[in-house]
Amino acid sequence: MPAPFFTIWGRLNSHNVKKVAWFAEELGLASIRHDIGGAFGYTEDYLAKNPNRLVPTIEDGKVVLWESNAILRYMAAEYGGPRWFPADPIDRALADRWMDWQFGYADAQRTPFLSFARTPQEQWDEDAIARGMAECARLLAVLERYLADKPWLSGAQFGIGDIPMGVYAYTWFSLPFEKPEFPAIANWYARIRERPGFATQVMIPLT
Ligand SMILES: N[C@@H](CCC(=O)N[C@@H](CS)C(=O)NCC(=O)O)C(=O)O
Repeated sequence: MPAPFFTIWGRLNSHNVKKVAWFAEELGLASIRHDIGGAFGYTEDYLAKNPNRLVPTIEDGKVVLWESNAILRYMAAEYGGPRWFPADPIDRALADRWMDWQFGYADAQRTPFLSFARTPQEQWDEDAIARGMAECARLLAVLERYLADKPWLSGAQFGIGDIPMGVYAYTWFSLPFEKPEFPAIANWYARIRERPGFATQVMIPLT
């Protein structure tokens, strides 16, 4: 096995780190990941690479890069070839759109997630959790309509457009709060769960 050359910085209980770690597995990329951020804290050396005080960051020979979705696009372009980085700008844009859409979804899911995963239950704000879950459901209804007659968010086959929301879907389905059923999303998510690397890099306990 070749020596790992692709370095991922970031704790694996971060949604944005999970995206990158999962995609490295999809690509069969030899990589190494270092825990940093959250409970692990930061080092001056890391902050020189990423002054945002956020994870993930990757280092790949000549490049140091942050912003998880930009990292996914870099990995697809550099290592994936046309299978993962379609030549047609329209094909790419249709998948890109769901990657950017995910950031709005993440805002909606933040309070339910942080309450369940990072806050003692006696401190939960039940109204704020319910509002967050309702906003998630409103957004997921858009995804549900799309997936009703499309197999993947990336087009005819699984691609990087599916990765950001795949990570957030794991959290949505893991949250123990009341939620509506979304059959098309559940069907897509069942296929996501079979993807290489999803079990090891994404499906880790939320708490
Ligand atoms: N837009 C950035 C957001 C990065 C971000 O917010 N990361 C969170 C974890 S998901 C973080 O670093 N939180 C602070 C910490 O872990 O110390 C990206 O997609 O990479």
